[in-house]
Parts: sequence; C-alpha cells; structure tokens
Amino acid sequence: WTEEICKDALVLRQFAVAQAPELMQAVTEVTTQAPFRHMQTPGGYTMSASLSSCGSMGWVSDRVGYRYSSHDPQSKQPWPAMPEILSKLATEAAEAAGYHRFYPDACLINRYTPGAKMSLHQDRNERDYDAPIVSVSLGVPATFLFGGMQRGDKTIKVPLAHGDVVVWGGESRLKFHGILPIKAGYHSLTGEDRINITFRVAG
Ligand code: MD3
Ligand code: FE
Repeated sequence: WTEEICKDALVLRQFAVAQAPELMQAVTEVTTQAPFRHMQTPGGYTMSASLSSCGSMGWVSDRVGYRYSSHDPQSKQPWPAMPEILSKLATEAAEAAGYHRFYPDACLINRYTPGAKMSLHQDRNERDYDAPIVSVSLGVPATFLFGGMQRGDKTIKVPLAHGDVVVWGGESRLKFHGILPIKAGYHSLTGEDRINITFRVAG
C-alpha cells in the first residue's frame, strides 16, 4: 500500500520485501568491488554512515566538497556497474508512483550501524531536479526526518522499515531531510545494519 508523506513524496510500503534477498546480494557484489567507507565532509567531520556507489556516477565527499564522480576515489577505478535487479526496481517503483521512464545513473548505498545517523541536509548535487529520487530501506528500521525548504522548518518523523520504498519528486525533492540515530536491532538479512539504497539521475 502507499502513503503520502507530503505532496510529491510517496511511501510504497513493503514494495521491495519480496526481492530483498536478491537486492542484498547485489549490494554485496557492489561492495566487494567498492567497499563501504566513511567519507569526510567539507566541514572536517567523518560521516557515521558508511557508503558505496554503483552506476556511471557515484556520490563522493571530501574536504573539498560534495559532488558526483565517475570514478571511485579509493580504487581510482570506475564505480561498479549498476546491477540490473537494482535499476529495474528503481524504474518500477518510480512508475508505480507516476514517474515514467526513470533511468537512474547513480545508485548510492548507505550502511548504518547502531548509532549512525544522517544530519538534516538537502540533496543538491544532481544536475536534474525534475527527476525523482527513489530510496529503498533494508534491514533494521529507521526514523526519517522530513522538513521544509529551510533548515529551521518544522520536521515530521516517518518510520521506514525493511522493504519500504520512497519516491521523492516535485517539491519534496529539495526539502531538508535526515535519519535519526539507528537503534540497536537485528534483521536476518542485514544483521545489525540498516542499508539504504538511493537512485538518482545525477549526471
Ligand atoms: C528527500 N539518505 O543519501 S533516503 C541521502 O536513509 C539520504 O540513507 C537517507 O538522505 C538514508 O542523501 C534518506 C531518503 C531520501 C533520499 C533523498 C531525498 C529522501 C529524500 C532527497 C530529497 C528529499
Ligand atoms: Fe539526502
């Protein structure tokens, strides 16, 4: 079933549950080639979530700034190709939310261990703000924080569980958002971790 978080942001509850084991297998394939790593922020902090990417563009952060890059700065190789099971799910979820022909070129994989979080931020590094963002949650649940166009705007909390898929388009695309510290938990597919996969048109 689907829930509206706000105009232009739809949660497709459990959309990815049936495919979750194969999705996790694809994540493992990717992260064997491009291991999860903690990136530095331009402000000098180390992110508590560790991340990897696949597809023709990958998101990177360092002291210089946030950006997309065709190469993994760690291996100096191109990012691994996006496994078809991942791109197909993204296109299908977008379609279910009313966005036709969503073909992402960037797939960011975030791994949260207990206590890891993501502070309020906007996603503004993509070239095309008209394309939606599709995100898939796997494993241990999280509380998503969703705000407005200003950092100080009121936020609402949205629980995200294993298999939930969110499609963020239109006005929601540039709103502030984050993840509260992950509570200790266990999921048979991911152990103590929460895995979030986000698909974007970045390049
Ligand atoms: C709302 N990731 O990678 S996914 C990120 O759970 C990120 O790992 C979070 O925020 C996570 O940038 C949240 C949901 C999400 C992704 C992008 C958005 C929500 C969004 C962009 C605009 C608005
Ligand atoms: Fe984000």
